[in-house]
Amino acid sequence: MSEIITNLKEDLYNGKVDEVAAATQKALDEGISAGEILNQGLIAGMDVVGRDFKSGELFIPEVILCARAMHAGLEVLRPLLIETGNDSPGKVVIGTVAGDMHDIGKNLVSMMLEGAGFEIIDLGTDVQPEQFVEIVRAEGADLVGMSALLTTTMQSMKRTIDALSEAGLRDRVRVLVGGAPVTANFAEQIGADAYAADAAAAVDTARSLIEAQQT
Ligand code: B1M
Repeated sequence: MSEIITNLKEDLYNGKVDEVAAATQKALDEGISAGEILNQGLIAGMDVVGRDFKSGELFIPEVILCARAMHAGLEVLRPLLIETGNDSPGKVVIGTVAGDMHDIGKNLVSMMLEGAGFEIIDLGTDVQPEQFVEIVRAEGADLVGMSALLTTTMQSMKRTIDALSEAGLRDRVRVLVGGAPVTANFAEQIGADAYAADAAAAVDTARSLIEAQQT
């Protein structure tokens, strides 16, 4: 692994916001691809943070700084991740479900979908089922994307799908779910249309769901 990527991961781990932004830019300037910086640098760095958070070596204030540093790196990559054509494959309402504040993965999925030309309405974090329903209805969305990072908030996905059904919208909108504790099996159990393991898979899955809906 290149020295820049190693330094980037270290800066991320140490929650150095400006340094991560600068290292991300430097890596791009030196010809390292956005995908490599994202996967080998930012995401791999955050995996180490997650491991040490779990073992009690890092605490919430430190992890918040790491998350800010990750955001700073993602913002530098944003223009490259969202380079796009003009034809929108569809309109996506996306959010992190009720009770859950984790937004890094959701933001990444959002950016990659935007990059694939989708029109994105990002509702942020801790999105209540009724908010999803209201915006899906108002915007005539083609797809709802839900992210959950906590085992305790996964059930908010089911509550949201139930709310869409109760509002008579479920037949009109496809539902895609993801996030670290979510599985394909869980997606099926709660009545989602699909699960995607990462942001790249989310783009492919969103495309095929909408194409299937339109044919
Ligand atoms: Co939290 N946290 N956290 N945390 N946090 C986890 C998730 C945890 C696994 C850490 C651990 O113990 N190892 C653990 C959950 C345990 C569990 O439920 N099984 C945990 C916990 C316990 C908590 C708190 C409860 C801690 C506490 O207060 N005691 C608390 C909860 C707050 C709340 O939400 N109500 C909490 C708080 C926080 C911070 C605020 C400090 C911070 C979040 C900051 C932010 O997001 N702005 C934070 C962080 C950063 C993490 C870890 C370290 C990193 C998450 C992350 O951003 N990963 C995380 C540990 C880990 O995951 N290894 C952890 C990078 C990101 C790119 O990956 O989000 O998985 P990810 O997204 C991926 C895929 O999952 C997928 O694509 C993305 C890109 O490839 N994906 C989708 C995601 N959404 C998708 C949607 C799709 C498709 C794919 O379709 C729509």
